[in-house]
Amino acid sequence: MAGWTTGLACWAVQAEPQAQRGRGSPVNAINKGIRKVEISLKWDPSPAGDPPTDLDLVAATYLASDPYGDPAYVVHFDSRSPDGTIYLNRDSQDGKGFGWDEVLTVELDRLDGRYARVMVGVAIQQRPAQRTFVSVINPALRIREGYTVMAEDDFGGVLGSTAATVAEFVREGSSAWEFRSGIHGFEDDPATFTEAMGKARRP
Ligand SMILES: [Ca+2]
Repeated sequence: MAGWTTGLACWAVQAEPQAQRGRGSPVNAINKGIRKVEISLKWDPSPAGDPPTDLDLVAATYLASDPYGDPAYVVHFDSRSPDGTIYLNRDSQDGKGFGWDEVLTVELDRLDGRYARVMVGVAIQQRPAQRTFVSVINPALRIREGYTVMAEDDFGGVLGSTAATVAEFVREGSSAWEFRSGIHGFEDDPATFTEAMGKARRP
């Protein structure tokens, strides 16, 4: 699919010195029965004198009637979900400070029955400097439910991407939510990323 790349494919052709990156969780691992999940992101600030590096966690929900179409709504740093089931606990514009810089919580078990799919992504702000993951210092992703870590990644497989989807949650009818991990890079203008997220991983 144009504009998208999977983490694993890029990883295989990576050159030094990034070769040590990319040791993430198994691609496309599946966990079932997920109820409440926390997605955490951190990165190091730009070197002194360089423009700040700003990564954003974003989530988009999709209706059961159109799971791969346009999002029903999108959650990011200045946009909350209407029912409060998806929210940013922490937000950063520069990666400064200790610990996780951005944290997104998704309460899947409280989501209305109309929703059948949630996509979570990470986008790199392109102002004032254009960036892909190769120029983000020490990015790290952790996805967990309670204290159980379900996925970790360092974006080493999508170094040329401006954004990436990092998690997919799906359910069919009244069945349990299923988590599908795997990093899928997006190489177009990240301003269009949230609209395009639904098309990622379309079977
Ligand atoms: Ca941010």
